[in-house]
Amino acid sequence: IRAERIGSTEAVRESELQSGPTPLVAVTMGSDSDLGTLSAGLKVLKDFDVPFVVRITSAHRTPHHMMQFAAEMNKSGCKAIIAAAGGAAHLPGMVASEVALPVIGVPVRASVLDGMDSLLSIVQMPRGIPCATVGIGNSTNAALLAIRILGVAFPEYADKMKAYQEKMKNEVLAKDEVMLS
Ligand code: RP5
Repeated sequence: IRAERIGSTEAVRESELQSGPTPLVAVTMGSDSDLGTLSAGLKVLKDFDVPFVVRITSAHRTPHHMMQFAAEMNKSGCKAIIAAAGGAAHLPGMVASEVALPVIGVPVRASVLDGMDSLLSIVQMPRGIPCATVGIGNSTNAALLAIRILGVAFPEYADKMKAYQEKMKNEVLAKDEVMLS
């Protein structure tokens, strides 16, 4: 199952139906309104050629569906889960409670509290159920962290990560060169 086109609920539904390699990363969100926040991270997963699946599973609106999804991913061969939610953002933590996989939470800026509510909801987990948490809206780092996790077991992803970091370093050094000239 692989997400190929992202940008609307219809695209996500379509992606759920597409066959392909077994997903190594599962991406879930509380609402399709979180897709905009996730799009940068989904692009990173695509750029690194990671097989992934995208699902909408709300901790509050569809709690049974969320738990079913988490249990399914736990058995599926998936190696990491990215979960994005805003406001009372219980999705990443609840998914983490159901699986033994690493879960990475993305706080979405979804309310008048500008994402601080989401951040604290995700990061303040009780002892025993860890949930890695990236900065507010930073789905890029969530994807990069998931790829680093894959790199532990799959050298091709570790190699791609090294190349990515090398490229980034060279870009910064090139800009510094421009400053000097
Ligand atoms: C959360 O509530 C979702 O993750 C989303 O960030 C927020 C708002 O959802 P909608 O009302 O836009 O569907 O559950």
